[in-house]
Amino acid sequence: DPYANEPKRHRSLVVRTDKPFNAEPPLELLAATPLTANDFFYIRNHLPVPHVNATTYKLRVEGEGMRAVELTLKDLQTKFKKHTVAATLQCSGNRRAELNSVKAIKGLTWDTGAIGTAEFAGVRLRDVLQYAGLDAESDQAVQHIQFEGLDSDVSGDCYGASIPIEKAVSPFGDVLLAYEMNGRALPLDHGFPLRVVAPGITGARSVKWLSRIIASKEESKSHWQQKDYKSFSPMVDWDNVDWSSAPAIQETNVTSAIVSPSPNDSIEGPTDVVSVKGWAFSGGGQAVIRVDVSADGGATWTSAELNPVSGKTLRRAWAWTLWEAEVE
Ligand code: MTE
Ligand code: MO
Repeated sequence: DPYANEPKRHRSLVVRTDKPFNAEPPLELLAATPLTANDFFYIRNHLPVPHVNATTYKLRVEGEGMRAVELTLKDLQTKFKKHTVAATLQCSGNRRAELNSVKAIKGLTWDTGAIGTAEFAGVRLRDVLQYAGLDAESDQAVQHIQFEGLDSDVSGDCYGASIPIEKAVSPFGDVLLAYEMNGRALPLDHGFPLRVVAPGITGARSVKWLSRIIASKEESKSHWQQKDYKSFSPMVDWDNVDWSSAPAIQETNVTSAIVSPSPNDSIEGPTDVVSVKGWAFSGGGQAVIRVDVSADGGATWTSAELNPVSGKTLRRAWAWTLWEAEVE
């Protein structure tokens, strides 16, 4: 059983599949605090969790016009400046349960919890690429930065993904190779010892258990870059899809969900006012500037009080905004 060696997980997680392990926090814990505790952070694994020895671990960096370099975890922690970014990761399949209630679709039936926010710390991807000799400005050959994980299937194919060069090398892109999550070493399920954190981009590109970085003319050839995580017209289904006709999802759209009250809760109280809470998030670093709530089908609206975890920044808002509204 390739899944015989899986890590221990918190028992209040709501498990969607066991092998591979996929789970989300219960609604009452989601967005209860601005940063999601590591134990309650959703887990989205496509393959068995690899167990990596941090002392022998090496990251390989190579590609067009670069020298191939190998870096140990210690190299990364001592030779490069440490950066911290509070970032929200969200799976493209988040809230599929709600989509399913409109039309049956394939994929894990996530509720609202395949999203979480943590303070990730590590080195900047752009610093490591520069160290390996990438000159993105003069060398236009490189269009994508590919990532490979140490997790692989029975045929030996590993998890992989890529992001566009613009995001990877921008001094404002804040893409990290993270070795810490909320002040602790990355948990096994979240990519120990090193993962990509590409903020503002769909979770699938933030490759865990990172083994290799490849600067390339092309996108990752991985199944998850080419034949999954793309968006099509409602007339397209799994039998007639032409995968090559759509680009891979990168930045995600704006969305917001209510976490309290839960669906079908009945509320009793001395007044007719209910406190409604939720999260709102946009990809691309775009700040959420307003959340409006209606309890009467859109006749009247209450603007929620916002708690933007990224602060007042408008273009590098990598973390969700929690909100609360008193609604009649
Ligand atoms: N990286 C590897 N190596 N293997 C994976 O299965 N899943 C991806 C991404 N990185 C995955 C991966 C997907 S689809 C998502 S949504 C995020 O990791 C989930 O990160 P998390 O489990 O830390 O929440
Ligand atoms: Mo995902």
